[in-house]
Amino acid sequence: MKANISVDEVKTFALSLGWDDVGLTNPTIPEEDIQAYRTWLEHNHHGEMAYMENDLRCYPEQLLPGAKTAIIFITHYKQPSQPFRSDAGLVASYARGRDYHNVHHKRLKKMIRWLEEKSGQQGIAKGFSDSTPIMEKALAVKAGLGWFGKNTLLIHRRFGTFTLLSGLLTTLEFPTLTPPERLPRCGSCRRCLDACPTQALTPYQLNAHKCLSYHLIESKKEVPSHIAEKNPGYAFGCDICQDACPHNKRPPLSLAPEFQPSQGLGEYLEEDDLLTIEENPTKLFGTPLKRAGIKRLRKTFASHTEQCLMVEKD
Ligand code: B12
Ligand code: SF4
Ligand code: SF4
Repeated sequence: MKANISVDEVKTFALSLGWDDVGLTNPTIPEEDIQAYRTWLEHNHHGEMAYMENDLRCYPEQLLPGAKTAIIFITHYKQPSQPFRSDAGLVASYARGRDYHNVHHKRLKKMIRWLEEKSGQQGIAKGFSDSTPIMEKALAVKAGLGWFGKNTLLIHRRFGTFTLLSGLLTTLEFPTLTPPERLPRCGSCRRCLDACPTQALTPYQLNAHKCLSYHLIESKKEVPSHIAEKNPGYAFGCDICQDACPHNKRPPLSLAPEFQPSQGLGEYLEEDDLLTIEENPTKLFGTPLKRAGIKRLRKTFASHTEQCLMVEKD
């Protein structure tokens, strides 16, 4: 059904809800992204993320029958890059404040209610952020919000890679732009590849088995020693391939209250923080670190401080 709402109205309302940019596209995933995804799985680059083995990721139309448009939202969260410390573990910048999944779900609810009111129809949209099986970056590129970097992240012209994605599928039909070509745009730059301490990246592909972010956030197993010894000091997540990227130098820091360290567990995890969480595990609630849980955070911290002591002795 043709929407009786203009693209400009959608964009204005989205920005008023706190998103930083918006793009619209039809919800079909391009064939080259489907092929790249299947090859990635064939190479077993997804580690133990069994949830990644879901072909539905390639067919968003099946998540909402009759979906005509995908509206993709950008949230810019850039925080100051911080040094590693021997007495504390560094938290990746997206995880220092509130959990973005909750932030996005609240906004998506308001956006969907608004679309329903404006169109006079119910059940016309389904929101997603991260956990729904959809190839979000492929849709964002198609919606004109940026391009793929060799570190596999979406590079937004204005905000670089320190952005988070969310979106919705809707049966409403909007005029969409011709999707830009999915071209390699990093040229000869390879700063992210060279900066990655575990060589987890080959251009445009990430091997989760080697990635610190995977081991510290997603994997349920102990971090293998050959990876742990290359961790320069992260307690949760990893930003090294983003800090290295020239597209992240110019964008300003995000002022969004949700991503400020004061709103969550902050930039570093120290021994005192771990003791407080052990006494009161609800401290993790509403923050991204809940995904790791206190046992895993404690193990990562112990391995980091042990490594630093060994280096000091040498
Ligand atoms: C699984 C996953 C992970 C895994 C695997 C990452 C990966 N690259 O696949 C792990 C746990 C390692 C991870 C880590 C992180 N993640 Co993550 N993750 C996801 C998730 C759930 C799926 C990603 C996916 O589809 N992977 C499948 C593989 C096949 O896709 P891909 O690597 O993107 O490969 C594509 C391109 O490289 C391209 N391609 C392949 N070859 C070529 C060649 C050329 C020439 C070109 C141009 C393109 C191209 O095609 C592929 C398919 O589109 C998404 C959310 C979602 N639902 O989409 C978030 C998501 C990608 N993650 C996100 C974030 C923030 C992170 C971290 C920064 C967190 C942190 N600080 O630790 C790190 C960054 C690590 C990195 N360099 O990617 C954001 C990224 C936002 C952005 N600006 O891009 C997302 C979108 C979540 C969100 N909703 O905001 N993540
Ligand atoms: S998140 Fe860290 S470990 Fe993973 S690819 Fe980027 S730099 Fe390498
Ligand atoms: S560091 Fe260079 S190669 Fe890597 S994503 Fe940024 S521009 Fe591309």
